[in-house]
Amino acid sequence: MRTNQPKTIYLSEYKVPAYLVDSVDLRFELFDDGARVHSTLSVRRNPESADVSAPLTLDGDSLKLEHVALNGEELAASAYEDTGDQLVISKVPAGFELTVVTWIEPHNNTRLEGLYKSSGMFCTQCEAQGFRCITYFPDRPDVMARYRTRIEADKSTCPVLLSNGNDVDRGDLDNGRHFVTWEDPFPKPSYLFALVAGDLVEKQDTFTTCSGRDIDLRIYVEPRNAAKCEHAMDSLKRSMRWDEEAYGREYDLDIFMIVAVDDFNMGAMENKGLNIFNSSCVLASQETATDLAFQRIEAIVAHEYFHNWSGNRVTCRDWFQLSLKEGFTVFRDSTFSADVGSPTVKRIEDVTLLRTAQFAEDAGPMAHPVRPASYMEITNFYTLTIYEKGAEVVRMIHTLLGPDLFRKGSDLYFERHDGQAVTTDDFVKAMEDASGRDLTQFRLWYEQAGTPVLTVSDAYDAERGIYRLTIQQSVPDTPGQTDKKPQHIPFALGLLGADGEALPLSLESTADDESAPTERVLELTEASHTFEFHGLTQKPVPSLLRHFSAPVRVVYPWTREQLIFLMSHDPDGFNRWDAGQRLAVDVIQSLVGSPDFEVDPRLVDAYRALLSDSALDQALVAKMLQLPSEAYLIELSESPDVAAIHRAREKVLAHLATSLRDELLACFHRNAGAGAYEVSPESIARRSLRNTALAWLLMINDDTGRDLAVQQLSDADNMTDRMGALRALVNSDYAAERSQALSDFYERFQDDPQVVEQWFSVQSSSDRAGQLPQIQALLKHPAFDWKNPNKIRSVVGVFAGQNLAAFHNPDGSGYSFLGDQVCRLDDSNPQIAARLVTPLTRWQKFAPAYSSLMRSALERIRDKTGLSADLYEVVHKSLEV
Ligand code: 0A1
Ligand code: ZN
Repeated sequence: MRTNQPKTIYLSEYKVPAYLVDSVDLRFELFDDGARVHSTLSVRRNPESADVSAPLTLDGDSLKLEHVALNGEELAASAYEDTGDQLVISKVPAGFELTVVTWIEPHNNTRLEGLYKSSGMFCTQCEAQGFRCITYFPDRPDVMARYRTRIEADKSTCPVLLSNGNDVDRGDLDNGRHFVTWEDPFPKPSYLFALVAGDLVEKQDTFTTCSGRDIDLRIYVEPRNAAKCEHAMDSLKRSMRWDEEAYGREYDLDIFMIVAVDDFNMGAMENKGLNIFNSSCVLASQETATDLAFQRIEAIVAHEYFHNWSGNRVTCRDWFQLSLKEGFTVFRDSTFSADVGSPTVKRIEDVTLLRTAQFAEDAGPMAHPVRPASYMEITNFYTLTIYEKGAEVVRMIHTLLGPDLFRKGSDLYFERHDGQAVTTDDFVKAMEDASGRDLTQFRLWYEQAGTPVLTVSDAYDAERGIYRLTIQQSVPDTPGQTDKKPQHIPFALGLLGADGEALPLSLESTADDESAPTERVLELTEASHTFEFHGLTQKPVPSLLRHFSAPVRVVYPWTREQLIFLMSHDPDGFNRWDAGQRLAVDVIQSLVGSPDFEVDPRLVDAYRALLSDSALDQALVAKMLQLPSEAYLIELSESPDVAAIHRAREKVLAHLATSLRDELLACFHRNAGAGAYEVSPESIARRSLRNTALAWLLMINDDTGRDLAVQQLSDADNMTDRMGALRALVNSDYAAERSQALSDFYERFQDDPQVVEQWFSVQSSSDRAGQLPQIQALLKHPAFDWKNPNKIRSVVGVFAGQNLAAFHNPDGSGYSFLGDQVCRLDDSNPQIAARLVTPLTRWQKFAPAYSSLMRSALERIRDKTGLSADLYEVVHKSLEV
């Protein structure tokens, strides 16, 4: 058991740094058995620090210190203290040059923080605190310096040597070695430092900025991936143009590089001028990547690129401000994706993630505000709350201010804070100053954790023609936070008449009712509000929280008739989809644990209408046909019995499929590929509809679906259709076809790691192919690799996060399995271990038979010897509640 508890860091204890670093001169000598890092810092006392006699304190982690010199003079061992995680020099002048030489071992670095090796290449990951694994440094984002980096390595194994900024010098050295020197003119925090050295090929392109500058664009990949960069490059150019047009942001350096690496803890990293990507987030071809992967790549390329302004030029003062860059950048990338694709579909996807996973986080033991007040291990705070809820908070500012004032606010923010490390409050202040709006109460969105609940009731006064809507809000208690204040919530709504017409929303009886808008954004600021809509000759059907205008739960007693009505009449596509989801949830929930089984025929009719109406937006139809996921049904349930939810959902699916067989067949054939493959919203929708129809057809126990799937597997010219057929077969009861399809698929794609990851996932997520013994067999498969986070996620993560019936096996075997894997991983990669444990942390939510077993699995992890700080924080906080 870990005896020493990791330290808690508090926002309230923030102090400006006692010393600033103006410039950093780095020399890396890279060898097979390690790397020597020579670092020379130009340091001066911070005039803003009150602590004039503070020692110089530099962070370090897993470093071997070889040499320290101050102004060129080697320091005696007695002049400094090396505490293991800090180098403390007690007497330093007001300004000086410090040289530190460290020895590190990238080839033994399994944590993938700092400098490490992935498939033979050297690469770095410095956010949040990885730079301290390279050299001693004040490793905090408010210390911004100019970097000059010289990399020396063997020329044959590392022909390509990259770092941030511009390449200013290069040459040959003795013994077959060479060097390249990079200089980054923009001061940056250490977390944005990057280095890559390896045998890579370069894909080159050019982008001409709005002011006419030519930017050299390069994507570096291993030679076998050379043909898979085009989509990322196109996405990059689209992102660069979009940021100029939507935000007036022009790229600043002369070169922008992306490197793909196979072993990476997260999706990608926005290092200045040298983004490093998880291979799965950059490489794509028609044959190997699904539509979902293409869209994900475009969004992540955009996200990292947009960070150049929202994150790099203006960065975070401290890690409590993480959402300053992440929430804003997710908002930017999701607006970009909406603009280049289908806005309604993008909104549906974002809200699905938010409601399924972020709401669950907000209701769990790790719930924290968008701007947390404390943490133990910062990497545990790269969460859905910081990213997705943070983006929703920025979106609400956009809604409240409107697009023009929001743009004025972002211009002011970038102008005012360029080159600075700032806070979320500075962001809000810029929005206030540019718009003249008071966002004082709005700031509670940053401070209060938990998902607000809006309880809506209504009444119609026929005599006076008034419709009254009362909205009460409450914010639930979360760990360490109770008695919360009402928040400032933009609530978009419309009212529909009996024929589906949009009714004017007249809030005053004197107004000209006919000219009133048909959609309004109400601003909720109190615990309860009543709004009166005048001039209504009939009781309307309310369309509430249009576009999901705030990240809240809405409770309203919809009838099934109202939901069916909204599904076909709401002018807001998002709310049409939402009505369909609510209807399906209601039908499934009513069947959970029920002995008799009768699916409301109105649900079948509603889906029949969707399947048959080709005049509808097919991208929206494709989304509306997806039943709410098990994870979402569990999230909505008070004390979920997972097996019962799984059974009810499966039964509804099978009933729908059987009742709609003819329509599904017609939909399948109508949406056959037409012409050459393209990744446009229309063709994505077509493939999605076709593959949903196929999956449903396989639920019927005749062999039509099976034959179509087998045929599609052999005919497919793209991974979306191939994977659609494979998934449908894997999730069917056709055991022989399932194993044949899986082995053929592996045979064909075994040399492509990204496809093998998909092959693992399709099995791990399936209750047919991914029961525990099968998962254990996958861990022994030759393609599985405990050092590769993607493989771990695609087997262990997908099993625990998506194969819910198998993971929540009532015998507790899924839980102990996860506990074992988490403990095993904690020794090699604690960041991944702490993420992987998430499903167990929700133990309190489940029905007692599940929760006690989940809790015991957590307790066993808690008792592991040598628990990392990462895992300590998550496990202890989960057990404390
Ligand atoms: N800033 C990156 C995500 C990222 C965060 C932490 C990492 O290592 C601990 C790596 C990447 C982004 O938002 O894309
Ligand atoms: Zn980011």
